Amino acid sequence: QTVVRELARAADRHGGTLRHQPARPQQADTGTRGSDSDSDSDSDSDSDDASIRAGAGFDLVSALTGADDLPGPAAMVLAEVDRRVGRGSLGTEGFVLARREGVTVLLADGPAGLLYGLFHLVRLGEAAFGAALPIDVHHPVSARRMLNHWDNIDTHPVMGQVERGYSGGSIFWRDGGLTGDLDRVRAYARLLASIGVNAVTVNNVNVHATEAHLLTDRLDDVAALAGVLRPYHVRVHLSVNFNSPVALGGLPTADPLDPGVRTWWAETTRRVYAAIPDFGGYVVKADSEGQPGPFGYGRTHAEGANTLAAALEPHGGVVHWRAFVYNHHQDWRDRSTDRARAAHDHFAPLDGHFAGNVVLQVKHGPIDFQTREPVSPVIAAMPGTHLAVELQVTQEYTGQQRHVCYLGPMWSEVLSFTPWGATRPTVAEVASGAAHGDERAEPGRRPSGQGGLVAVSNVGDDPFWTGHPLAQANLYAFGRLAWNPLLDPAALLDEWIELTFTPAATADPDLLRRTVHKVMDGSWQVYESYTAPLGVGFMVRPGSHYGPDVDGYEYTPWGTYHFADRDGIGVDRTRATGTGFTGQYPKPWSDVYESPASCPDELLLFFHHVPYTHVLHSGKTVVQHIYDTHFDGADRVALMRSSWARLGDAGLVDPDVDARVRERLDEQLRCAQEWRDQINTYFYRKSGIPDAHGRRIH
Ligand code: GCW
Repeated sequence: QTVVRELARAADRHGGTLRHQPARPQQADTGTRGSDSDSDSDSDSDSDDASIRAGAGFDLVSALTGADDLPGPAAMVLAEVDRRVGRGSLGTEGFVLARREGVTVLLADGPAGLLYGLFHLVRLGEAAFGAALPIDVHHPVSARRMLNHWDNIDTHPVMGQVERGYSGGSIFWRDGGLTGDLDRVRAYARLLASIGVNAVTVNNVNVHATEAHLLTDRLDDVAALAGVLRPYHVRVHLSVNFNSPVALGGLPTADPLDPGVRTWWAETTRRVYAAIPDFGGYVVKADSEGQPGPFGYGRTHAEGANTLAAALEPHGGVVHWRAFVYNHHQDWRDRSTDRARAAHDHFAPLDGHFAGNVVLQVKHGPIDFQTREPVSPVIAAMPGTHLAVELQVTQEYTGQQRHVCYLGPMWSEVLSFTPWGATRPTVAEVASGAAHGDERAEPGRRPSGQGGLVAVSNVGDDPFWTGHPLAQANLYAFGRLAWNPLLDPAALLDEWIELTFTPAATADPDLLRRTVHKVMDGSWQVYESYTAPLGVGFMVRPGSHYGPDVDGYEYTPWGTYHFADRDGIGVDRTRATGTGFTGQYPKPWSDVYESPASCPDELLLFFHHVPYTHVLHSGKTVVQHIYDTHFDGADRVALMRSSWARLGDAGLVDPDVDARVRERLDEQLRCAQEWRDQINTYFYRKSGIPDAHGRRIH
């Protein structure tokens, strides 16, 4: 019903009418004028038939493929779909869109398909109602496209309410309980559906005492959220604490092999499904940064994950088990421990030991969502395990939604990386299951793998949703890439600009489009250029992770070091003389990364310790590269700022959006200059090598 109402609205916006044909016709003729069903007083309990006006002509037909009595153009399209892909092959979420004889036809096997078709229609805009459109079959490449909210119910004294959140408080939780603003949650669900996201966790992976209770005595709150998300085909998942049997169940142990513990998980999970029949499953951060886990009981992560998986299995649920496991009490003097190695060391030996409904959730890089990292070697090491790749939409290490940093290009690079060197499979194909013999998942084919893409959400209760209005583009790009990783991030930005700013309705559409592109297109590289150089990572202020502090993490237990001295910088991760991390990659990458001669410039300091005078493939020395990129990066931010100001001055964007973006660009420029000066000064003082161009270094 929700979808039909939305479709009617879409038709109405184009001055058209909708005819909707459900699987089993509820009444003979279902032509409807969109506006008739547009009223907010429509409740889900209202029959849509009540608002359907018989007899009208129609411009849009939406129908389930099981419907009888389809009008002519829809029947033609269906016949062609049957011929091409076969009846029933659109699956739960696929859809077909075409325009024939002046009628736009949207067909799906089920309501979720219609929902996604609707939003595709919205993206097409006028084009959906213009010239004939060929039959276009759409499927998501991965079955699960999930956002993890690092939201707490309580407000944490240091982290705030949303851990690494830069958009205000949680949209789910307020004042120690469920939010009173479920309309906002409903709007969020619609937003998620519009980008193809179909799963969310509603609490932080660091599960604190209050939030642990969501699994048991605060389950009603989760059920309430699930009720709001459900009409938009978004399933709720929960982050759970591995020690729940002790903390919530009063058992003496949480040992995953203990029969009492297994029964506790089974019983608890049964109650979850009694309250939320379409519950998605659990997300677990175990033995990581202080969270409890199977190591505490002498068990492996496979044993831990499989116990939770067994509890979920009868109900069709899944466990997303995070591979982000490392020693955060490292002695910085100990050069043999390498945090980059940790996930592979822990998990690769367990390949083949995880249950079928366990999904190992792997951060895309081996360290921690830095601006530039190689792809995690775990992704190539687990052919017998379902994998999901985790991205960070929230900009913890990429400017915290105060800096413009469009991450679509970074993710696209990760997803199209080929871990075995040949042209295929790609990281995206590993994540969708296609690489390892799950039914082939690619655009236009129905996915069957368990894995997929997961990202840490950047949404909060901020009026612009994401703090920085331009950070919405990251959320948009994540959803669209999770649906189809082959989409071009520049084209996604086009889509987002059209949908967000409706340039055609302004006095100067071209200036609007051009400027937003100018500000956002290369913003990831700009951010990279004024922060930590050549893949070395961190150099952020400890704790907040915002702004520069070159040695902030250098002598800490966190395992994130750059090893700069008077002669050189970088981490030796080679097999020959370093930590051996390069050996975790299959060929050709194990060799490409091993030698500074073949290692890509942008990752040089991730893999090698080199002198400041080392000459890059670009022809520059490392230290001159550092100076040049840092001067250039700050200058480019100044240009981004003045470009945007011209747009704002021309009155082409909403004044509130304009004001917020300007305020953020002011801060970005201040901060970029701070980065430039601290980094350049630091390396000048360490190396004693002056800038070849004699620019000002403090
Ligand atoms: O990047 C780090 C963050 C932590 C986060 C952790 C994780 C939720 O600094 O705040 O904890 O990653 O991914 O678990």
